[in-house]
Amino acid sequence: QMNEVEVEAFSTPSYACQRRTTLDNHNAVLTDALSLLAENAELSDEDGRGVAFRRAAAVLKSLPEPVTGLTQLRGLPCLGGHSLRVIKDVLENGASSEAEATKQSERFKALKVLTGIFGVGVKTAERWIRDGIVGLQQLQLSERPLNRAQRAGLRHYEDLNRPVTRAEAAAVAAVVEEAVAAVLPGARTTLIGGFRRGKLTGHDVDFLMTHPEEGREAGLMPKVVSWLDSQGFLLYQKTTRNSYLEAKDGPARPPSNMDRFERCYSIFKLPEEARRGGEEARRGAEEAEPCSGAAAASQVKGEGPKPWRAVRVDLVVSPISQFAFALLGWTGSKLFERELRRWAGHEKAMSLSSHALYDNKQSRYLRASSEEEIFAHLGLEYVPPSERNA
Ligand code: 8DG
Ligand code: MN
Ligand code: MN
Repeated sequence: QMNEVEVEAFSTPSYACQRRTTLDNHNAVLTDALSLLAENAELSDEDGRGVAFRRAAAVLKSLPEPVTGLTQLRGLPCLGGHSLRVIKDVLENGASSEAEATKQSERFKALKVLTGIFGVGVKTAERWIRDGIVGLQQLQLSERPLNRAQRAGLRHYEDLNRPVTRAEAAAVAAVVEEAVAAVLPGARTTLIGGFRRGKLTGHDVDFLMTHPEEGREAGLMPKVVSWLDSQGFLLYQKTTRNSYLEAKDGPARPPSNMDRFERCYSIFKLPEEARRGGEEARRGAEEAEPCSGAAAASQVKGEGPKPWRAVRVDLVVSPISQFAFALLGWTGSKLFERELRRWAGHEKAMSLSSHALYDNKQSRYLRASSEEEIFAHLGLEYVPPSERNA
């Protein structure tokens, strides 16, 4: 008598915005492999494949326990043939040979290093690689003309590729809040991005600023930026003007995904004492800082360790009437956002952006003053930020 082993299959809705995805990932080995292949696809101008791998990884991230056999995956959405082959490989051999080979490939390594420079995109990195430039030293020796962002990115390469901690994010928040309070009393600053979702580290720190009175937020960004600059907090900044209000081209168009808030991509100079203002201060002074090679070298030269670090900071300003949409749109994760827009378009005939929600059937914008209202408009159960880690 054959005894079929009872294997419980998971049941999972197909859009990431219908699921709750915490940071507690029970399938990290699988999702690391799929994420690496997604990243490689994105670095190779194969966005479709990239999204397919991201969706597959997101499904596994949302599962309540580790996957131990392929049979458990029966009926799960978003798992295409290629993703299933990768999963099978990991389950049977402990690692994905394709992911491992990708990780070792010279092209992938070069693309990672070069796009790891702030201001360098895939196109630029590919051009350099074609010319034989595969590393930072070669780039510097080549004397390629670099733009202002890339020069800053190269100068602060090490700092910007070191994860930002929560304590550092809190220190940056204190600085940004002080700036905002100084230039526009009553304005509000909200931490967005990965740190709002509860991540312990990030590649940058993201903030959304607004004022409770509509219109008072106008002109806020340049004032904040010049305050920060005057206090010596900025190593680099590029402010992009709000073109949403300026676009006076007739009737309101359905919002596009390109958003048009006033925003600033910056690199902060975060002083050591500000960083200690966070959790580090509580650790006490008896615990000596580990002495890195660079720090040791500079001490030999009599310079002392660098008393600050560079941190990438993104600032966005929205009018209060669009605040809930901006908050939802900038909290992420990127895949969660993408899935929300896909759900809106494909399932609800609506267009969602970081500015508004447009109902194509009713031909009107749907107002919302909270994220909860936007989920309700979309016919979705509310998912709090800590469960948007798809
Ligand atoms: P990380 O920094 O820790 O790596 O993660 P993250 O905070 O989730 O990523 P992020 O790259 O800082 O992006 C934060 C969110 O902001 C994410 O949901 C994507 C969103 N976002 C951009 N650029 C733009 C944009 O131009 N328009 C809109 N609407 N959203 C954007 O990063
Ligand atoms: Mn971020
Ligand atoms: Mn960001």
